[in-house]
Amino acid sequence: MQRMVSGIKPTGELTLGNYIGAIKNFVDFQEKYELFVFIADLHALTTIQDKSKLRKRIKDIAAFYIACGLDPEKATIFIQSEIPAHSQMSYLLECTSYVGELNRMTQYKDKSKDDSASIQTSMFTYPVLMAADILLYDPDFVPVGDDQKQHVELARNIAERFNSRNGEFFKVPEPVIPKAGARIMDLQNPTKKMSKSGDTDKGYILLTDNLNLIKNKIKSAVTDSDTLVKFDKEKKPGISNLLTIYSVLSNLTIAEIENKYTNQGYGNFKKDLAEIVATQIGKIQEKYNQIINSNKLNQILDAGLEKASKIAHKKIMKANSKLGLGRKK
Ligand code: AQP
Repeated sequence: MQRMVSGIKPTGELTLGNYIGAIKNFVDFQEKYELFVFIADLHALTTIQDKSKLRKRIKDIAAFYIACGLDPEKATIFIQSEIPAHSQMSYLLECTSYVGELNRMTQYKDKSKDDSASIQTSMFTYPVLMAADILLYDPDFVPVGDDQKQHVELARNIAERFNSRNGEFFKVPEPVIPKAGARIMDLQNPTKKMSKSGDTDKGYILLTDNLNLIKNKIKSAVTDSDTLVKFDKEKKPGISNLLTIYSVLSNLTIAEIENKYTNQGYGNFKKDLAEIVATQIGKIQEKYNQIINSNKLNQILDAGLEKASKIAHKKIMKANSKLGLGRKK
């Protein structure tokens, strides 16, 4: 069975973007692949975090993975920081990467353009940690939203460089970008990605939002001044974003939805979409409430830790030896 690895960082409550762009796909992938899914808590430290909120979010993401349909019998679910090999491998890969290539990472460029002096070093180096998260497990594929593709490219370059310097060692993985929903946009500013740390709370839908609030956020999403339900990313980014959400959650094609709302304006379309989103998130919230305080969640995370750490520990020990570290050949 081919292997896949991916994770989400606990920098905020999960959004509909995280669900559509990542978790929903993981649920499909667990049927076909040996899937490793982690909570990328080390990555949250690239910005300063409130410790008690961070700890709560780590468990929340684990509970949401399961509430959204990940089955611990099929997928290995674990917390990144509980496996020291991630940080250890990150250092070895820093010794295999160049400042020049990290400088080219667009997310770093975006986040550092205002004041790079006050940005933490980890904001610059985290793509290397991400390469470590991936390469430790020798996956065939890495499912990511389209904003993360550049980071998977970096992981591939680092793997190839390490292999050419030290002999074949890492599998060079392929990114997998979803065909639809790879970038769900902010509801108030549809040219910007929907992010958990976005600035207006009307712009994102959280998996923890109250269902009426979710409906209101959809109904007040920014659209354009004409009334045609038509996909046109350039000219009608707001309605196109809503069409994408509708399509992914209903399994109807964009064309089928456009036909359904011909000559109806935006009102009915938004009302129906609000119901679809609230109903699906409502079901997820019910399951989340059952699991979040149960002992089962800890058992799942312990089992995931045991399985993933065996693989990661073996790989880091071999990497040390390949590089001539320690005493063992
Ligand atoms: N809006 C989105 N549309 C589609 N996919 C998305 N992802 C995130 N937002 C969207 C995908 O979710 C996975 C986990 O992402 P992450 O939380 O680890 O990092 P991120 O992409 O930086 O997410 P955020 O919400 O934007 O976090 P902040 O605000 O803290 O920077 C990834 O596969 C991502 O593509």
